[in-house]
Amino acid sequence: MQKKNYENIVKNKGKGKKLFAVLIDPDKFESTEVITNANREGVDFIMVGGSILSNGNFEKCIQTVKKNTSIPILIFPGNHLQISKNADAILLLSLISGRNPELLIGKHVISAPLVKASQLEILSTGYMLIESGKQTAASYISNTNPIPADKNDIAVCTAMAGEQLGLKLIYMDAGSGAQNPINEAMIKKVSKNISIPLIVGGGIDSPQKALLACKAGADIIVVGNAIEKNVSLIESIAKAIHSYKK
Ligand code: 1GP
Repeated sequence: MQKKNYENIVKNKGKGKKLFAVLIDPDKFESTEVITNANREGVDFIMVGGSILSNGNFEKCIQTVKKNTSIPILIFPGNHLQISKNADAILLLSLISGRNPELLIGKHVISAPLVKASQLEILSTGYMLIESGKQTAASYISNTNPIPADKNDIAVCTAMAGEQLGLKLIYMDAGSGAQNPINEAMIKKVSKNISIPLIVGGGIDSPQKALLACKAGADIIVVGNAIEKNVSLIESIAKAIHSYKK
């Protein structure tokens, strides 16, 4: 288990180097081609998780990924039971954009002993859903309203509060398969007002969009849906993210 993921993220942020995370939904994981491509293109993280797991594939998916790569595996838990000792770290998400107490702290209380026993590196993350055109699974399942896409100040203050509470990362998510990715103005404002690393995802389906998020100040770009549809996108998106220079 690699426990230096946060250190590496911070180090890369310091150098202005952007990181690429490929998100795998265990429900849709059918072939290891995505791992082969991720290995070849130097993807920085494999994230595993999903809002709904209908086939009980979570653990098997993590084991298969692990068997085929040395890229660190980060759990992106769709619920508090998505924990596996076979991953490297867990994004322990507190849904700070919403006002659902269960997702701010309640579920964390229930899963705390399991998280501790897993010995995973814990990446405490302020998770912020941002409105993106149509309702996403994440906002529906979490029973929370996303932050409106044009309310940059609310996003900034939410991220600042997350940092002040001691969270280590902020993840701004337009939601899986979002119609519109998070706009650059919001990313820019948030990144300028926090010093912890900023993850951005949701609706990024091209190298151009990945690059715009990098330019705006995202430190880690997450892509899931677009890669499920076209695995060869890993190459062009990895090149765009890794060749980014300030
Ligand atoms: C979803 O941010 C992730 O929670 C990735 O979104 O699947 O739209 O790339 P996509």
